[in-house]
Amino acid sequence: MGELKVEKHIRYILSVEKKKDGFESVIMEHIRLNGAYWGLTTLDLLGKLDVADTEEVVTWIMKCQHESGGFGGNVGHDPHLLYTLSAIQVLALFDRVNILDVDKISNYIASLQNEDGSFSGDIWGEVDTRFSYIAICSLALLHRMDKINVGKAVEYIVSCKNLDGGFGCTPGAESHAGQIFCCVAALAITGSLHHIDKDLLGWWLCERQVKSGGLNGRPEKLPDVCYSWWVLSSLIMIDRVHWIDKEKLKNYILDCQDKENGGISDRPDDAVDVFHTFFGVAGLSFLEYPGVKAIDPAYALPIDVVNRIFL
Ligand code: BD6
Ligand code: ZN
Repeated sequence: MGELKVEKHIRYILSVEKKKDGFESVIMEHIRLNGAYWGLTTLDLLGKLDVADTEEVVTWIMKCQHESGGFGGNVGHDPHLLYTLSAIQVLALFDRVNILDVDKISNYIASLQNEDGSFSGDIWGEVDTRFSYIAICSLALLHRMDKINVGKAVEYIVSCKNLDGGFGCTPGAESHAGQIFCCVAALAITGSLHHIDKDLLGWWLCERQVKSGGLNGRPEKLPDVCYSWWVLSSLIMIDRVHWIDKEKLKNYILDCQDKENGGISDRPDDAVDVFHTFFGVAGLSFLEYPGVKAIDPAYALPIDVVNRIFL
């Protein structure tokens, strides 16, 4: 496993940012704004955000904004909550949230809340607890929580809680670590964690650790580095992170690095990508790996960025 190859990962991220026609750039074309969030937040966690060209990134991000106020995954793409959060998060990294028309973007987000308190991802209406998290996280970062019915939003999220203590994408849907992160983080941001049975959910989450030390997303599934984020951030938010073996998880993440070319993959010897590089470094941040900045488990941003927004 060795140690974190910081310089290699920084060079890898910059190579993906620069290369427009590379395989990874092409398949991630439609979610490029998410890719910017994953790459730039990783650089900041490694203390190297300064290698990015702030003006170039900020100018490009604003080109992704639709007249509705929402952001698309790339310039000219239809707006969707998935990319609107990434835009706010990247602007927050650069302390440039002030260039946003906050009322316009928060009106767009609020327009997607449904009668039952749930949120649709865009005007086509798909409902998923991911979108509840994105709406609540975005509005909190913009200090505009008053634009939505928070009580109904919380009520809907609680209606998605299962008998195993976990959460799914809609009421009655199977518990999945990704959805659990969204619901726990949204409840944490709204000060509603009392709705969670921490021992029952903590048990479901710590059961995600397999013998290799890695974490999976559901029972019987293979471990995957990105669950180092979905599972670990949830355990931290409900104060049960001591229920997993941190040393074994750290070694699992370090084993998923491409030590030659940089980048982190979902499992050892798989192809690396910016998504897993981010969630691997963020996982190491939670494990207090030396030289990696602390990240906030609910806002998925470096703690110093969150403090600048809320303090
Ligand atoms: C998300 C997560 C948390 C909060 C809000 C969110 N909005 C969207 C997501 C999931 C999104 C993401 O993390 N955005 O920042 N995921 C993706 O963009 C990935 C991109 C991807 C595709 C293929 C391979 C690697 C990365 N995506 C579209 C996915 O479907 C990945 C695929 C995957 C990676 N490793 C195992 N599968 N799955 C994924 O993100 O699942 C996590 C998840 C699912 C549902 C709710 C929350 C989190
Ligand atoms: Zn993954």
